[in-house]
Amino acid sequence: MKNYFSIQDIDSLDKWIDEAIEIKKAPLSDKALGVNKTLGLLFFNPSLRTRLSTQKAALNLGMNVIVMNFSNEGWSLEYEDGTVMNQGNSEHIKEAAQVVSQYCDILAIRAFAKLEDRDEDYSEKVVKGFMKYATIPVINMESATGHPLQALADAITITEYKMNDKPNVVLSWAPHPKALPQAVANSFVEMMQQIDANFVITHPVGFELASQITKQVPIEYNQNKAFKNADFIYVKNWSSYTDYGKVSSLEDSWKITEEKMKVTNNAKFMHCLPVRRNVVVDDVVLDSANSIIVEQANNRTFAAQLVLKKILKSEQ
Ligand code: SN0
Repeated sequence: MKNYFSIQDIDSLDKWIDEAIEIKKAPLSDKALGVNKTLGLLFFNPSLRTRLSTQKAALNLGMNVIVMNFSNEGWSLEYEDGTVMNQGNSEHIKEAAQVVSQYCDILAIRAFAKLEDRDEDYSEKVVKGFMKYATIPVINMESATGHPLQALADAITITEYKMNDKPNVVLSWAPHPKALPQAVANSFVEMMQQIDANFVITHPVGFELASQITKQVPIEYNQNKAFKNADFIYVKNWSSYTDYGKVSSLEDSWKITEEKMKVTNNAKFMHCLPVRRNVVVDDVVLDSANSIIVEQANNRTFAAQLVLKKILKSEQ
């Protein structure tokens, strides 16, 4: 495997999940694999889990890690070909990607959707730009439209916690004061299409995700109905795809409450974090025994470690 851009880069999901669970049992068993190799992490946006779990994964593999916060410390990059660069942007991605490639063996990038221009976000100019001009493998640490490391950790988590072979899984939209990307939801939806589960998405009218991603996945506009008998409730806010970047302030009724969780089949509660307490979900749900958010975040390390291991092995 060269790049890990989306979950389409996973060749055999069942094997990957098994392998990640093996890594979790003995995270230091491949400590020699990455010795004298450098992972470069470029962040255009904030991070807690992604930064530390990816760094931890690299350390478990014996790699060195260098990190750069591009948003406030890097030159602002130009992405268009042939631009006369007499405006704000200082450096072209062509040079930036090639130069960084000389310092690292693997590059991982976070570049969120700007939520201003849908075509621009969905063209993935930042991460795809790096993939085009870098001469080393590139890993997506949340691009404009996807978060495949999160989705892999989610698949590992569901595998660990499921009580039957075909669990009922619900992706529920929830309210949020800010416009958030569709990336986490998109990758989760793509992942759930690869997993044996009864999967349904629930959100208010107008918050449909891109149909090229949701494909045949059923959408239930009645949240309470969707929650009935669910084994997993995966919660995420996203801003509108159709009315691109729009937020809804009128949907407090979509907040996840203890009452709503009662109609489920004693469902596990999942969220990628960070989560706005008592806006997205009530404290009592987040702090309940059914909430598996911390263990879900723990699996980010093993998802990242598996991806790094696959790339290191294929580069040998
Ligand atoms: C990001 C998102 O894509 O929704 C990252 C999730 C892993 N989340 C946020 O930006 C939340 C920011 C906030 O202020 O709550």
